[in-house]
Amino acid sequence: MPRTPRVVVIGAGIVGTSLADELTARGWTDVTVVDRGPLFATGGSTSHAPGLVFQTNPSKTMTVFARYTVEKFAALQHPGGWAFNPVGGLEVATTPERMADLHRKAGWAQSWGIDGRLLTPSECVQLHPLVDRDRILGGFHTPADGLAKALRAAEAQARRAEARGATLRPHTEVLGILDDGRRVTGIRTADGTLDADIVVCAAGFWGAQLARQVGLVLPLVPMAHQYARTGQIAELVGRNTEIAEAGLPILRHQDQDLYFREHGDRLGIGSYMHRPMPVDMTTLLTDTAGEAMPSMLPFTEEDFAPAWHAATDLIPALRDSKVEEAFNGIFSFTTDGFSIMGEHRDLAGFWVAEAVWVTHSAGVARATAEWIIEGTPTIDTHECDLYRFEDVARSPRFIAQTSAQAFVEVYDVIHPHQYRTALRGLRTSPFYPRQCELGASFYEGGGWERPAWYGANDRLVQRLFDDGLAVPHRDEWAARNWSPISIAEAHWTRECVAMYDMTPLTRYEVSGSGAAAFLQQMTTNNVDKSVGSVTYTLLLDESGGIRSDLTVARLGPEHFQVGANSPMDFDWLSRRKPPGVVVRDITGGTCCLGVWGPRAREVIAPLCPDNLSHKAFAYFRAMHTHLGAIPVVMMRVSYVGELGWEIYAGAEYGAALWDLIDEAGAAHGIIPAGRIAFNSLRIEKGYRSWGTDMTAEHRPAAAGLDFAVRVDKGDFVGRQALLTAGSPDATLRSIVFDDPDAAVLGKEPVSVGDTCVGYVTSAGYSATIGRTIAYAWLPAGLVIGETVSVAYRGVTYSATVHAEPVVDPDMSRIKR
Ligand code: FAD
Ligand code: THG
Repeated sequence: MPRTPRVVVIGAGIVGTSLADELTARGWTDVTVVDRGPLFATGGSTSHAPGLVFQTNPSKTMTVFARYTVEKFAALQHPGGWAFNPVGGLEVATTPERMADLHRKAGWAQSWGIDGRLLTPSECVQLHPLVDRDRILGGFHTPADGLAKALRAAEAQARRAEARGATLRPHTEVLGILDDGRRVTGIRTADGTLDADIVVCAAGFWGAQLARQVGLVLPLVPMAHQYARTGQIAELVGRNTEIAEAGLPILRHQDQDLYFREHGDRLGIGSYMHRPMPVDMTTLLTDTAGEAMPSMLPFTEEDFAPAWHAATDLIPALRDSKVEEAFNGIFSFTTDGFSIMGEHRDLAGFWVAEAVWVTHSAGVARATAEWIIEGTPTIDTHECDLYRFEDVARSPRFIAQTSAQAFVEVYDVIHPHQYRTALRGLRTSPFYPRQCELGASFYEGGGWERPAWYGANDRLVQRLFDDGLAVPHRDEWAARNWSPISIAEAHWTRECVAMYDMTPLTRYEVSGSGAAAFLQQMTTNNVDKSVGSVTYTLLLDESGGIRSDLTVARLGPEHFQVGANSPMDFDWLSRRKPPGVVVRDITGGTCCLGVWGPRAREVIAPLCPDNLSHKAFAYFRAMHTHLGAIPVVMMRVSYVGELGWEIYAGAEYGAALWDLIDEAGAAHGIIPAGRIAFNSLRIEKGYRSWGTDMTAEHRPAAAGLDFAVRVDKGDFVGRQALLTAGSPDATLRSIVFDDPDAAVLGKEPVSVGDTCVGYVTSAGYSATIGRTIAYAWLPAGLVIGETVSVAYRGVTYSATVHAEPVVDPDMSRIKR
């Protein structure tokens, strides 16, 4: 057999051991797992994780990670007994808001294929008799959830890897990572060096320290979290055998930041109720040098007092008991709650699998193994990508503050359009002072302040009524972080003209000798067109999954401006570019204003020395020109589907550009419009948003984007996979809700009859047709006109599969 690459995995916790298993199962048997501690109670977080596995998560990816963990652990063999005990999961609600949120959670479960059911208080108590029936309004039960015995699962997986040839090296602390300036070559330990082609950092909350040695920032913060075991509880005596340990479902009481499990005739109680307790890693190791468990800090009783009180409220049987053993355990929190996975861009062969719960461990390990061996994971991992973070999100201050907030909010009901309040105002476009004057309501994305709507447009809502247009009634949840002003703004864009701040749209300059050939190789459409062309195109991975969708504007023979989606696009292109090509992020330092609507030409043409007629400046063309005295690049592109341009300028011209267009537009009724209007217009027009509507999990045909693929143009990344791909099982479709007041926010399950067949991705109220339109992944072949139903927080809405695009299918609004 040919030698497989030498892999060193740092960390024998649940992640490292699971990874060793996944790698060796794929034939990569030259794997060494090193750990500073003994096996398998190494002293890391896994050593004392109580192992509750609740699979349902707003993220499909995280849910699939968890489902795989459950399946895998359930099948593991360990001499000590079970590695997974499927006692089921129960979440109870004590407030109406939580109850409504459990409906939403039931929706996620259905969307992602987890069996679950909403229960009445009595049904909850039947399942979990310790719960005080009078305290709860209901619950959500997921029978396949349960308890993982993390140490047994780690050992079983490690031993299986060992049987296939892997080596386990306890008491081996990694002191340094070795490299030849380009790739990793091994690790340094107290006993000497160990050669390696690949090093995976699965070092748990120590990972950030290790990664820093090789110039990587892992935005994770080790935080203490309190876990207590009670003394004997009379009601539990005799219920559980010593082997099973537990029979009642694992229990979450999220209104009080608590969770519970049985330990025989005792209860374990976990609390997130306390203040965030970040751990100072610079002193942790010296402070705990003598401890077998450096991840356990002394219990701080005063922090637990309110938790105990709340726990006895829900579970009266606790009143006769007390805390017997307790500790503050450490594990990693990240700024956005997701794990961190991927390969170092500047040090090939150095991988990380960090900030992973036991719950997601096997799923993360499998995806990491696929990624290392096959080049791409089989499921979409963009939410966990090492390179998803904007620069600002890697600052120590940002990491500390947002992780602390993530801790505080860990069990909160989080609205999908709820945004960070800490560290706002970090990135503002040059239009920001104007937007503030106009009463913009800002939300945050990528560190940018973005207007959601403008208070100044309030008067237009009255005009909607005057024009006899309906303004839908939204329930309190759907109306949160939303305003009917957005409908007026969208309507006005289609009727008249509006200006949109597009500054946060990620853009790169790709230039240098070979730039054209490089972009041609990286993307699906033909971008090797005349100077002045703009092309809508896709980035695919090797398996044909959609990594991103881009606009590529050719501004010179070897000079392109690329409109992209996220820092991951920069990473993807930077890794693959040949030496002569430069990829530069020009988002900061430039600005962009989208001016769109039937009157856009009337506003802009008088300001421009060049001819802006439909013939002279055609759709999907770009031009260097001037507006007034301001040098600009204009692109005739419109994500909202109207006549008009994206206008780019240096940031220093931004204020002048805004004023120029605002003043010139006044006579034509121009308004500023916000992101909610923008989103609803792009949905009307059939345009997809990468990361929400489609991801690397989908190929172009499934996402309705085949028109942007030219398989006959020559080779490009992902082409081979497309040639051999079968037809998709599911396709992205537009559905239109029947009830004008119906609103959904994303991720809701979609059914035909009684069967869940798919899920919503994004949605927006269409001012043009007076209904909400949503995208949904649905079985291929559902015919136009088919009725589907969508479950939204306890309500069922009916909707109809619609032809695409819903608005302006013949492009007459744009091409004029
Ligand atoms: P670890 O288990 O910490 O393993 C990392 C390993 O790396 C350690 O063994 C360490 O010794 C080793 N290492 C570090 N640095 C070096 C070095 N330089 N050289 C060599 N070796 C090194 N998760 C759930 O899913 N459900 C729960 O109910 C749950 N409850 C929890 C309750 C508590 C109190 C705590 C603390 C955590 C809980 N977690 C839970 C989280 C879960 O325990 C962790 O997320 C998970 O165990 C992390 O696994 P890991 O393999 O990444 O890290
Ligand atoms: N503007 C620019 N770049 C971008 C976006 C943008 N890059 C990222 C993201 N948004 C890309 N998404 C789209 C989606 C659709 C269109 C443009 C960008 C679009 N599609 C035409 C259509 O489908 O009819 C393409 C027609 C054609 O191929 O000729 O306009 O907003 N700069």
